[in-house]
Amino acid sequence: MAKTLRELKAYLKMVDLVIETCDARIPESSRNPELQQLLGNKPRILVLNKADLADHAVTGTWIDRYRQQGITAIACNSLHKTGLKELEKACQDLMREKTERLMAKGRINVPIRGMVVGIPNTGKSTLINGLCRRKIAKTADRPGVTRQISWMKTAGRLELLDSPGILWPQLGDRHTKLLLAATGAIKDELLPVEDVAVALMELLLKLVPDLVCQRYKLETVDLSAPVVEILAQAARTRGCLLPGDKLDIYRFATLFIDELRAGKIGRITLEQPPEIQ
Ligand SMILES: Nc1nc2c(ncn2[C@@H]2O[C@H](COP(=O)(O)OP(=O)(O)O)[C@@H](O)[C@H]2O)c(=O)[nH]1
Ligand SMILES: [Mg+2]
Repeated sequence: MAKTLRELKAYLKMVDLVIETCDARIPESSRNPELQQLLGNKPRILVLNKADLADHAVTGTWIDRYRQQGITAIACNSLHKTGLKELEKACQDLMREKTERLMAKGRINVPIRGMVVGIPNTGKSTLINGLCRRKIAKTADRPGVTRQISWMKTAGRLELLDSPGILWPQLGDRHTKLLLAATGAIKDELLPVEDVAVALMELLLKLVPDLVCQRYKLETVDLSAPVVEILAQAARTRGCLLPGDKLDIYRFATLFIDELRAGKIGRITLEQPPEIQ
């Protein structure tokens, strides 16, 4: 990690701006606090990626909040290439002064060099591929491996550098870890899948009870019962059973998390801005 940070620092000197990706479902929890220090005053755009999986209205509130903090934030769906034009334009706007200065000196085709940073699995490589309209950025990174630097060019004058996703050692409090696990940012081995499922069920019952009840047929269940019981009921309805009519909680927990990650329960923002809380 120290080596990766050193590498990032070196690359930072070569770019005009930084595009930081976070997961629109957990914007704050998916931003590496150590990265903020490293980036210093480098012009920056925050991409709330995977916006297709998050609640549209809540994403809007997050974006307003970031803009109030002076951070240009843009919602994108890199897989289906929405928001990418707006992102490209925001990069051009951020660099307008420098571009115009260089063009006044006679330079033509002034490129805008940017580095895409963010924690693993926030869609950095997918975003670059979407902007370049082809698959050039590898969608799996190996941190620490010295890679050949290659600038990936977009039609809109951007030249982008991919970077390995880096997490910070502590990963925040228990709740932050849960959110990172639920969205697939940290390895599944780090937290027991059953624990993640219980905590996730508790959170979803608070945030989107109707969606959960609908998907897992819990309409007749007493939602004030302990969460483990509700989870067990959902497992039963789903037919996650072991021989002897025992419940297979592990299988249900895995299925439940997979369905959340795939957006099958609905578009859900797991971390809400203070103004909504
Ligand atoms: N639904 C959805 N999935 C995305 C989006 N962007 C990336 N992904 C998926 O997220 C996973 C991680 O993407 P990748 O680009 O490798 O992330 P990286 O580790 O940050 O480079 C892949 O399975 C992508 O298909 C998006 O905007 N929406
Ligand atoms: Mg990648």
